[in-house]
Amino acid sequence: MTPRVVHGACPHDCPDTCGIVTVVEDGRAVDFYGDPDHPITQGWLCAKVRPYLEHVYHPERLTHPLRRVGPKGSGRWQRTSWEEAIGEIAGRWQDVIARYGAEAILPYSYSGTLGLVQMGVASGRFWNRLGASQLERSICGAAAEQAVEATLGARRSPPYDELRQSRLIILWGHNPVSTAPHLMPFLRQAQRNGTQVVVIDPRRTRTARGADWHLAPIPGTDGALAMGLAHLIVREGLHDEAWLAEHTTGWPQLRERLAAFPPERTAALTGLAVEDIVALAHLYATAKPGLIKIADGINRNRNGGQNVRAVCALPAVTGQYGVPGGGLAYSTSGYIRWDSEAVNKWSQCPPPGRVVNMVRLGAALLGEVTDPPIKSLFVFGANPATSAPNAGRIVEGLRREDLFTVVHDLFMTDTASYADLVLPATSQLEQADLHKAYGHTLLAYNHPAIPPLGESKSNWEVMRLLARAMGLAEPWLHQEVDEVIEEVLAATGAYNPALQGITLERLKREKAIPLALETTTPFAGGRFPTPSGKVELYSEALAAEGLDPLPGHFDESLDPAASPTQLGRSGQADGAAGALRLVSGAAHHFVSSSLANQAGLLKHEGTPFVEIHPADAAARGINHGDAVILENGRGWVELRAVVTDGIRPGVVASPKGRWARLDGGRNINWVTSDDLADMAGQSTYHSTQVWLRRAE
Ligand SMILES: Nc1nc2c(c(=O)[nH]1)N[C@H]1C(S)=C(S)[C@@H](COP(=O)(O)OP(=O)(O)OC[C@H]3O[C@@H](n4cnc5c(=O)[nH]c(N)nc54)[C@H](O)[C@@H]3O)O[C@H]1N2
Ligand SMILES: Nc1nc2c(c(=O)[nH]1)N[C@H]1C(S)=C(S)[C@@H](COP(=O)(O)OP(=O)(O)OC[C@H]3O[C@@H](n4cnc5c(=O)[nH]c(N)nc54)[C@H](O)[C@@H]3O)O[C@H]1N2
Ligand code: SF4
Ligand SMILES: [Mo]
Repeated sequence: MTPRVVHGACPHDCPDTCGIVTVVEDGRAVDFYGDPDHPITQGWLCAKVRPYLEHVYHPERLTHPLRRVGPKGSGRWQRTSWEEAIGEIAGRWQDVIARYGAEAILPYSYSGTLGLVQMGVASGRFWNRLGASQLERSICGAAAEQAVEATLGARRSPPYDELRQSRLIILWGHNPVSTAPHLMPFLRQAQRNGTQVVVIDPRRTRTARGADWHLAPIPGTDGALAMGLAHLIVREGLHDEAWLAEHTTGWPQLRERLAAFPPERTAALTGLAVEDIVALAHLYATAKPGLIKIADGINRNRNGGQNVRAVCALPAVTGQYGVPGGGLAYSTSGYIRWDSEAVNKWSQCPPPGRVVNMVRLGAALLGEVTDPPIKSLFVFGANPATSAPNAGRIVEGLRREDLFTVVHDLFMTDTASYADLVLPATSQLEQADLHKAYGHTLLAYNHPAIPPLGESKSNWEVMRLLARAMGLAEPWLHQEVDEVIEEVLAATGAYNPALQGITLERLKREKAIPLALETTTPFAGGRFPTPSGKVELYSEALAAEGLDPLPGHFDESLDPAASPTQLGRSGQADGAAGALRLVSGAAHHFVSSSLANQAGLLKHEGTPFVEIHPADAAARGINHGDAVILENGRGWVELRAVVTDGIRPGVVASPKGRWARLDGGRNINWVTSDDLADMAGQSTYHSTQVWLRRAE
């Protein structure tokens, strides 16, 4: 048979949403590469997805449903059929609903795929119809999203190729070499043309190494830094008073708050040198247009929301919003938002169930959530035992004998290993979907390239089976994937002109199609979709929620649950050498925990490690390569010490994503904070405090 070429979209949680091409022969994918015609992908894929066929044809792919036979987590399984598995789930749920109500069922899904149908609709319709608990989806960027939307009205971001127009680009708590690789050619091109690139990150990341200037503040102090920069810009008269007067709310009040951030105090708060703060303020105020690019690393701390609000204020202070090459780049997610009614069918469902915050999964399973307690957990497209914070509590919760847990995944993940039933999921090459990106504005249809491996099924197929087994006959629970896409496109396009002329038929035929946007420059003409039409430095909406309506007040308390008096294993604090701040950002070769079971990628990542500054290592008698214990009141994890001046003193860094079950049963999330940030129930991974010592 002649090979068939099938086009699709990378499903992973990454702003690039690459165009992918699969070559299929006799029903088997034989080649896989980046679409050369895709304007962002330009024919190459990142290091993690290039070997995708090793993921798809991994010898450990789950190929049929499994039922637990031994105790929870014992790894003893028996093959079962889909019919029996679905029948058992429906039976258990009927029982749970009769005794506790449907809210005792918690669906937990997140970023295994970003597809409209396989994630968005599959996380909505069926569960809403059932009346199950709602999941507060706050693990990643919820505070930044709320902060940006409260300040600017929507998440908009210039296209990557507009970086050419910036004279200065500040990558603020963002590591695109690893997390948005297709931004990099555009950034390098801008640099070659003379654009200065500054990176603000406690860690000298791969991105920082290629920057013109790297500043390493104390984690979580970005808001103070932004206030300090604004203080200096105003003091030097380099702010744009006329723009502020015309286009913002609350400037007089914010200006008053700036008084509290003179350079000396800003330096003390951020751990940066006064000269550096002064130089950065001057650079930002004069090298125009200047673009501030943020992602989510900077919002995963106690002050995540207000820190982002303060950073968002800077382009207003210098009048840089609406200027090509200037302003703030966060995400393109706001250009279209899928019609919520079409996705979720709220109007045809019972009132939404009570909300459970995904960051608090362990606590929720262990009694924080009552009335009703969670009696059944259905996990798909997520791996909370690996990726959610305070993992020891999650595992303790998953071990509950009275909890009925089902996990639908491609692999026997850490989470799946504690399930009662495990269901095999299709990979992106085996399912259809529609993808919009958060780094650019192309929409792409993913054609299935090969038949499902073994008995694996897509998320949407499983939802349809569950709906049937639960006796739910509504046609919108049983549509084909294409019918769902057509309906959501039509509903969204009815009021959003960005979808003008974009049909399912075209998407299936033409590969990636750009949204029909009036202009590529966000907030051109100084128009903001906020209630006031201005940049809301003062936000009534936040005030109405009981939050501080202005940025500038930051909670300076440290991770309280990490108290050395409740240390996990050693039972004693490391007296002389005290607590260290932990940041645990993206690993270069995985996407969260996805792909982190592939031999080739694991080899590139090496032994699980923690980076520590030479001074902090010396104070603890730790040498490069030593096995070390990282611990706090939540738990401990053993890692290999990498002694490097690429991390600021007082901070340690260890990437996320390692599977506990491949590394002796624990990973970095056994110590991370499951406290909530100042906005949107946001996770606070980077507010974690740890103690470090050599392993005996
Ligand atoms: N290779 C790879 N790519 C990924 C992912 C992955 O796991 N691996 N994950 C995907 C996901 S889910 C997301 S949300 C995005 C995230 O994309 P990014 O936000 O770019 O990635 P992170 O590594 O989470 O955070 C970026 C940087 O923030 C720094 N940081 C932490 N705390 C602070 C702080 O308080 N202030 C400042 N200034 N910097 C801070 C970290 O050291 C880190 O280098 O990436 C996506 N892409
Ligand atoms: N320490 C620390 N931990 C973090 C972070 C951090 O900064 N520090 N960042 C957090 C962030 S930003 C995020 S977004 C979360 C991500 O956390 P999660 O959303 O839980 O993502 P993953 O851990 O990658 O797990 C995704 C799972 O979905 C499966 N999967 C993929 N495609 C499909 C599919 O089509 N169907 C089904 N059923 N399954 C599928 C994959 O095999 C994988 O097991 O992690 C968080 N974890
Ligand atoms: S993870 Fe990102 S860079 Fe890699 S292929 Fe997917 S979309 Fe492209
Ligand atoms: Mo994320």
